[in-house]
Amino acid sequence: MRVLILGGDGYLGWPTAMHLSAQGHEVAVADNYLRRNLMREEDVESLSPCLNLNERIRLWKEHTGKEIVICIGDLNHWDFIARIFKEFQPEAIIHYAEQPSAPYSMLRREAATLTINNNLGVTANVIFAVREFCPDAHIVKLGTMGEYGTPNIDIEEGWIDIEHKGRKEKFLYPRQAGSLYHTTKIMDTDLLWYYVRMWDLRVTDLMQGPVYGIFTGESEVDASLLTLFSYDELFGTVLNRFIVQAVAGYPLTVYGKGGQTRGYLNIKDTLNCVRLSLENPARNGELRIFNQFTETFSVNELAGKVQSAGKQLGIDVEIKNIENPRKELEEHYYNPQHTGLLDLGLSPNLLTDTALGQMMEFVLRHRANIAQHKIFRGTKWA
Ligand code: USQ
Repeated sequence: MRVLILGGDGYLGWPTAMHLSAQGHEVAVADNYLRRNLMREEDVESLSPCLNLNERIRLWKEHTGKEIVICIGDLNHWDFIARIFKEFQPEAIIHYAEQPSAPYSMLRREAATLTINNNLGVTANVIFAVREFCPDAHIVKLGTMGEYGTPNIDIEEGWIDIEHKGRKEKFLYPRQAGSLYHTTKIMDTDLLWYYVRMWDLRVTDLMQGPVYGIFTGESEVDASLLTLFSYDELFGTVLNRFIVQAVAGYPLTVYGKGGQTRGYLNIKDTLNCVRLSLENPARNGELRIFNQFTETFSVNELAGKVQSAGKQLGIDVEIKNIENPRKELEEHYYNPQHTGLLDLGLSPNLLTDTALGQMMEFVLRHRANIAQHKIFRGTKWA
């Protein structure tokens, strides 16, 4: 299959490119290095060095003999995206090309408008490009579990049947996000749903929880093929951050009471879920939604797991409940359904002591790169 990966330089984009290329798909990646540029502007780095896309693609070819097509440019620019679609004629598009950080979107007005303009602008351009150049292509869009928020009822997989005054209808499950970033993802879903209804597009929207990890099967060929690993407050997800904090001797930053519960998954399963979605595409006129995570944990549970993994390696890990810079429920009901991807054959990589230990050993190898003052910044929600 010809697969176009938008945001192919990112934490998930690059491992997805290698994974699909290894599976024999014809892969093209597009990126404008937005994430790297924002990281540079905000003075934060990946824990392990990360080669640019051209260099990684060259290395991938040396090791596997497989080509990945590269397109550097801004997908918000119609001429750029139109040229890629016209030349590559994708059969599937994986859309990761978004400003991915909730705290970044809450930093200041400019960061908020960048998030809105980039995320919605690229989604709109993808929709128009599919309509014009490849109307039968399958769009696989990375959404987020954060679209649902933390309602006091079970979270269904994208849709809910509502009975009102004796009549029934199926609606998108109510969405109420906890950050501006997450709100742009809701708007993406609405845009896609509108054009699925108007133009019979085929779309899979993946409601993904926070991802952790660094290793994917393909990166084992050469450590220089590893993806970014952020541990700063803006771009690092909580478990990756906690592991770095543990190694650095920095008390784990549990926000507030630490009862915030989310659905987590190993980066390996992000790749598996995306591949399964590609192999089993949505139908024309269908907006298919999967809740993409494998296990739920509270922040306190994650901190406890990191503390015991540290003990195994002789590291004494301190946990500290600090004032929550975010505005979110710190104790709440959380029961999201997630059977769609399991039904397609997902076999989860769970958060075992071995998985935690491997991550900790990776961080120990790079501990000299940890800049403690970049770990916490206290970006406030309100
Ligand atoms: N948290 C802490 N301490 C920290 C960092 C985070 O207690 O040092 C808490 C947060 O307050 C939150 C939870 O841990 O309750 C998860 O935070 P996170 O930073 O790992 O995740 P989040 O900001 O929600 O965003 C991440 C990704 C985003 C993705 C989302 C999935 O950056 O791209 O969409 O996870 S979800 O959270 O399900 O919406």
